[in-house]
Amino acid sequence: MVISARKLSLIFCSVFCLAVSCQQESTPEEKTFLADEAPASCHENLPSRFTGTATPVPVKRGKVSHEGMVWIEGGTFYMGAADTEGRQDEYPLHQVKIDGFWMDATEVTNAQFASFVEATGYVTTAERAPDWEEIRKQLPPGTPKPDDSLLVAASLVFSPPLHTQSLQDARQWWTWTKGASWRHPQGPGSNLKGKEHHPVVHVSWDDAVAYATWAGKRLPTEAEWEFAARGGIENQPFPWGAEPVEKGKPKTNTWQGQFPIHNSNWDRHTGLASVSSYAPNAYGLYDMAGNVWEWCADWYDADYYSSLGEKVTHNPKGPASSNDPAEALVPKKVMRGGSFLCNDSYCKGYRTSARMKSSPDTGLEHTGFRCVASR
Ligand SMILES: [Ca+2]
Ligand SMILES: [Ca+2]
Repeated sequence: MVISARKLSLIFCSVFCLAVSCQQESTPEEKTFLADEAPASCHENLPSRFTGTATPVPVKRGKVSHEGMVWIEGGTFYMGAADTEGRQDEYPLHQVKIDGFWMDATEVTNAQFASFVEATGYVTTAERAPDWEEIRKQLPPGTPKPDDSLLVAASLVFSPPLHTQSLQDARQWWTWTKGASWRHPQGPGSNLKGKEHHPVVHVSWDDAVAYATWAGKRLPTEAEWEFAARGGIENQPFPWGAEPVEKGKPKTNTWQGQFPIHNSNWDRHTGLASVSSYAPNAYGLYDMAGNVWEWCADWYDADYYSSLGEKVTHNPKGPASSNDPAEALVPKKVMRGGSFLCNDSYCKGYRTSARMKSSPDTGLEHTGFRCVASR
């Protein structure tokens, strides 16, 4: 991936800032935060990686199998937030027509991703150490080399702090961890034993596209993803309808308690859950809310819905380029559905219309994907 020198400068800055912030001591006072203090994103302004070696590894397109997939009959629906709970980028509500497609019933698992790696020898973005000689070619002459401790294969691991100073700064609970990758989700001391049916995590958008190509599939468009998540139930906030996430029976893997300090485990999973641990939506799709965020094919544009006007848009594929006013210089792809870290008092990312974004080279412990196929 070729990226601008400006972005690389930002990356250096943000990684250094992260390293510094991790060393700061928290104040002893725990604070309670109002919902309107919560940021628009539960992982905004985190460092992208050094992308000096992130040339996507070529993968040969495979032949699709519909095993484990569900046929989603197309149709016309209202996309976006139908209530007043949405963030600004979820409006206006607009009509979209979607052609029928196949969708994986579950998030891609570690076992499935392992088959892909075994067949192709693919090495994920998080497993590749950055090459300073490659990076420096894209930087202004004289740019100093960052500390060697930062030029390592690494990914972002969730590390609950003892205290938080503000929910505005996600760097308090994300740690840039050397050796963390899909094989080692919590860092070098962790492994996949007993987690074969957990969703694969620490996969970048590039990794997800590589897997989809090998499987003869593709990533869903953002519109396909939302149409599928709604399961034919119009204008409801969740894939199951309107019942609040923490009422009734546990319906999905999210976070209950005071995020990010205390998890009450009401839904029986403090970390990731095996895929299909909870009931599917009306289309037979599991974990369309919670467990892991899921990469979509589209670039993120905060104003994309406004740009579509009042007509019915047929199979929208997203904007031509990224537009995130919060981090204008970092191109970002869409992610959907929320994760095991989403909380009712915080990001509420499991709302069906909720939009999230991250740079294509970013891997996180709560981010995975599922694939679709047109035929
Ligand atoms: Ca949970
Ligand atoms: Ca999910």
